[in-house]
Amino acid sequence: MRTQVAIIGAGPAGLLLAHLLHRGGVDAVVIETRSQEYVAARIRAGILESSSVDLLESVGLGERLRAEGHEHRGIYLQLPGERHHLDFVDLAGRSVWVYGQTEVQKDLVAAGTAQVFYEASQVELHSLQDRPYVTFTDSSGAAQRLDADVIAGCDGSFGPSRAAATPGERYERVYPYSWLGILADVAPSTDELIYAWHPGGFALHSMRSETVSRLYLQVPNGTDPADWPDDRIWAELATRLGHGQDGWKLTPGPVTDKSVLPMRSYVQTPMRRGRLFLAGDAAHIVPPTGAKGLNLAVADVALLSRALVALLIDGDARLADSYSDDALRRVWRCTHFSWWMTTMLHASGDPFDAQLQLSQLRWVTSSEAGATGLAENYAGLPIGF
Ligand code: RFL
Ligand code: PHB
Repeated sequence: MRTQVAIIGAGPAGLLLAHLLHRGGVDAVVIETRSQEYVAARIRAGILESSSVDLLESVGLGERLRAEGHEHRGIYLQLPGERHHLDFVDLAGRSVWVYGQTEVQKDLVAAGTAQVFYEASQVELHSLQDRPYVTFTDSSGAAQRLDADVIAGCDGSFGPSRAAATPGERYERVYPYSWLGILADVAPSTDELIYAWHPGGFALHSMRSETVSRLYLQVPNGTDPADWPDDRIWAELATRLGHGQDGWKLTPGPVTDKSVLPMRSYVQTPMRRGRLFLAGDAAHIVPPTGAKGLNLAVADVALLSRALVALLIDGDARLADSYSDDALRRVWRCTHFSWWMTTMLHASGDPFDAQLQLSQLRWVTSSEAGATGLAENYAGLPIGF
């Protein structure tokens, strides 16, 4: 088989890239190891920043998002005995949207613009400097070879593209804590997300819809979810999120999903090797405290699709040549913001750290300059930043 762009991975980065290339008149084929159902059901990100929403809308993917997503003006920051609202629209002129990654994925599949080989195995990348091709075994067991002008590595942190793109620099930070995340069939107890600092550890109240809540607790690395029966989780969430304060109540409900997520940051540079370009989690991971992972994947493929259309339709390599540097500017901004939110809100066990965190939180919640910095980063910078 032959195509212009061979895309490895049918997550949000891969499927959105295929959609954008299709609109630009470039052929693409996507190769994915998992089944379509598995990819669609993975529970992950929940927040879209305004530039991601604008981009999805501008390419015909905004209809259900606008109808079923929820626009939030800001977030709450919770400290023991205090809750502060940060209004991003007032502070930075931009809002965010609650719309699950599962829904973005469904919209991309429904658009039908990507030709995808699901349940592929033995996916290997070859000849990256010159005439690249991908070999794999398709779902029927047949060996396949896909020749392409360019390969886009959108296969997340465990796929083969990251390793194939080396040598380069790797930057990594492993945090000494994880998140225990639950999905619950209960109406959210809050209208906007609550990020809580607490001496016992961070907590986050997020949501997916009027009837589904998503909540997280900071837990030690290596935590076994089996040690956290539902009652224990709800009791700890109530303590950290401020149940009882000024009449606010956290309403528990049936837990439908429970998992532990390690917190780490990773950046690999450059995001290109020869004719292989990396996008999304294949090139970088951020801890979820800044809600940036999915938004970075969207921003990467917005840049990459423009670059590949210019390269493959107009024969102009300038954007392709600057892609890695252009994408990395935003990646490092979001990496810094995610690190900043993470280290400001998670208990490290060190009393000096705790005092610095409280001082920083007081500044962010009482100074317009401090609040604006958080708002501008959380609601997101323009794609071309
Ligand atoms: P994905 O979604 O991991 O997709 C990669 C795809 O590649 C496939 N693959 C392969 N395909 C072919 N051959 C191989 N050998 C392959 N190996 C793997 C995989 O099966 C998969 O389908 O990466 P992508 O597209 O770059 O998207 C990135 C986002 O998924 C990720 O950054 C976010 O989910 C991160 N994230 C959040 N981001 C936000 O912006 N806001 C949030 O609120 C947010 N919350 C989260 C998150 C991630 C979480 N987890 C579990 C990692 C909350 C959680 C809990
Ligand atoms: C989520 O809803 O899953 C979510 C929201 C905000 C974050 C992280 C995760 O910062």
